[in-house]
Amino acid sequence: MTDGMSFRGGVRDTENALVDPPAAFVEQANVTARGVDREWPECWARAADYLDWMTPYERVLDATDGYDWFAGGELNASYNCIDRHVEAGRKSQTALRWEGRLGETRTYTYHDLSREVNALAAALRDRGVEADDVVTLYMPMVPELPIAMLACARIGAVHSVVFAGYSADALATRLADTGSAVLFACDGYYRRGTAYDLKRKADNACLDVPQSVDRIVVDRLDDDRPHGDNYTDYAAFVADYWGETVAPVARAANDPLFEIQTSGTTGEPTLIRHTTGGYLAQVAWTTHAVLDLEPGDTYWCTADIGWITGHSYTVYGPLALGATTVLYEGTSDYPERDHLWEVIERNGVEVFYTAPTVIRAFAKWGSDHVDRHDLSSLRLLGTVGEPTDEATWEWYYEHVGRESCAVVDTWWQTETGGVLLSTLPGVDGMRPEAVGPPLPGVSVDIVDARGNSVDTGDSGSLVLTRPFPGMGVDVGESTGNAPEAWRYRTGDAATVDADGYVHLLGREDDALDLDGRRLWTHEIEAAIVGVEGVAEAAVVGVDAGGVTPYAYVSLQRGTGPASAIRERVRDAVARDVGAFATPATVVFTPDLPKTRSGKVMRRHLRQIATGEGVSDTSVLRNPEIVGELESVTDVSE
Ligand code: 6R9
Repeated sequence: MTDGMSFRGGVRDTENALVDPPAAFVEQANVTARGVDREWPECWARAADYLDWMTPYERVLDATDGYDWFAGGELNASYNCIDRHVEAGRKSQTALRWEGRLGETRTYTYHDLSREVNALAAALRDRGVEADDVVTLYMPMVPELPIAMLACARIGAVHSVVFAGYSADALATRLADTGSAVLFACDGYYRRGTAYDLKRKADNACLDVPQSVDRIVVDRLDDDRPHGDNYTDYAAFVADYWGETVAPVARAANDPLFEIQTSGTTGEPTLIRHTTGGYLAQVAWTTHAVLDLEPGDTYWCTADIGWITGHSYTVYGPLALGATTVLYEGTSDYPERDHLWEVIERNGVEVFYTAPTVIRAFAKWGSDHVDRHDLSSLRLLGTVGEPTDEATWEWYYEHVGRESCAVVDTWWQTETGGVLLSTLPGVDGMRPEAVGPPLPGVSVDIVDARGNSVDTGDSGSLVLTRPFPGMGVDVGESTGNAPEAWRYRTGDAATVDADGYVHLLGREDDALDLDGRRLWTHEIEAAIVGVEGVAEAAVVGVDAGGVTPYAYVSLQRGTGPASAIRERVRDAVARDVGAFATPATVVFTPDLPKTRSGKVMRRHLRQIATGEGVSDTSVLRNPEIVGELESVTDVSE
C-alpha cells in the first residue's frame, strides 16, 4: 500500500492517514483552496457564477415563502448546456459520444446537438407543448433521450424520465400522477444482445391513464415492424423542422426543470421536482469543483439517465461545463468483461464516475481485465450510490487509477439534486471509507433517536441543517420561518470522525437491532468484505423472535473453499464488530440483487431470507439472482 497506509476492518478507524491526492492532479485542479469568502447563503453565489443568466438574480436566497434560490433570476438550461458553448467557439467539439449496445458509435458536436435540440423543440412547440407541460421520456440510453430532455428545457416544458426497465404499471402511474400528455418511447432496446420490447409496455401503460397521450417513438430495434396508428415516428416528427431555431424560453430560477422518482431501494418511491436555477447551479459547480471537469474534457458517468445520477452527471453537469460526455448503452460486462476499460481507453476518458457495486464486480473477476488496458488518460475517479469499503477503494485507486488519480467518494440523493458531501480533490486528503467533509456551504449533523447531536465518532441519523440550491421542491421540514429552522432527515446513518470526514453506514430502514444495540449494514459488511477472497457482502436482519443477521456473500474468482471462508467471515465480524453481530447464516451467491442504479436491494434479500416472497423485481439489473437465491434451501451450512 502507498504512504504507509493500512487497510483494516472497522469503519470507525480514523487512524488511517489521509492519502494525499497525486501532486500532478493538484497542480491542475480546478479548486485549490477550501476558503469561502462569504457567509452562507451568499457563498452559494459561486455556484450561480457557473451559469449564464438572462436576468441576473436579486437575492441568493429568498426564504420568505419556501426556499427560492437565486430569486428574481431567469435562465434557460438548454442555453447553458448548448448555445453558450457554440457562441464561445466550441461548436465542433464533441458534446455527446454514444457507445451503442451493438458496437455502434455516434458522435454529436455541440453544433449537432444544437441542431437536434432546436428541431425537436420546434416540433414540440408546434405540437402544442407549452412551458410547464410535463413530457414523459421512457427511453433507454440512446442519444434521443438527452436531446429530448434539452428540447423540453428549451421551451420550458418539464421532463419526466421514466427508467426504461420499469413496468407498464409504473409508467402508467407516473403518466397519471404528472398528467403528462406527451410520451416519448423507443420501440425497444438491447440488453446483452437481446432485443426487448418497450413499445408494448408503453401501449399497455397508456390504456390505464385517464388523459389521452400523444406518443412519439424512436426506432432503436433493427426490425421492420410498423409502429402502429397510435404512434408518430420520431424521425417523421422532426423531419419538417431541420434548420429551425427556437429561442430558449426564459425560466425563473425557481421554475421546475424536471420531475424524477427516487430509486425506492427502501421505502416507496416518491416524485421529486427540481428547479431550473438552483439545481443547475449546484450541479454545474459540483461538476467543476468535485469532478474537476473542465471544458473540453472527456468524461464518463456510467449511470443510466433514468436515475438522478444520470440526469445530473451524465447530462446537465458535463454539458453545462462544455465537456464531452460519454453515453453508454451497454452493460459493463457485455460482450466482454473488459468492455468498460476498453471504452475508457478508446475514448481517452479523463474523469470517470461510477458506483462501488460496479467496481466490486470488476474486482471480483480479477485485475487482469483492467491491467491490460492503457488507462493513462484518467486523472480523477469518482464513486456514488453506496458506501465504498476500503478494499474496493484500494482496488479502484491501484488498478484503475494506477495510484496517479484523485479519488472522490460523493454522497448525495435524488432529493439533493447534486453532490453535498465529498472531498475537494485538489484540496483535501483522501480517506478510504469516508466520503469526506460537507462541501463549503453545506451543514450536517448526526443525531440520535431523540434528535440530539451525538458525540464525534458516534453513529446516528444524518441530517442536513441548511438549505442548499440543489434541494428538490418541498424537501425538508421547517419548524419556524428562519432558514436555521430548516432540517432534512436523509434516512442514512453516518458518523463523523475527528477530521470532520463523514462515514456513511447504510440506510436507516436497513438497520439491525441486535441485543438492544442498533447496527448499520455497512458496519458488518465492511468487516466481511475485509476477508480475503470476499468480493461483495450484504447483511440483513431477519426477525424470528429476535433479530438475527444473515449475510449474503459473493467470492472473488478462484477463491475457495466456501466452508473455510464462512468461518473467516464469522471471525471477522466477531472481531471487528462484536460476537453479538456474528451472522447466524452465511449464504454464498455468485451475485447480489442490485438495481440498475448500482444499489444492493437488501429489502429483497430480507424477503428471500424470511421466505415471504420478493416484490416487484423490475428495477433489478439481475432479477435472475432472486430466483436462484430463493431456491437455496440449505443455507445454514
Ligand atoms: C445519487 C444517488 C441516495 C442514497 C443515499 C445513500 C446512498 C449515495 C453514497 C451513498 C454511501 C455514498 N448513497 N451516495 N452511500 N456513500 N457516496 O445515489 O441518489 O438514488 O437517490 O440514492 O444512496 O443511502 O441516501 P439516490
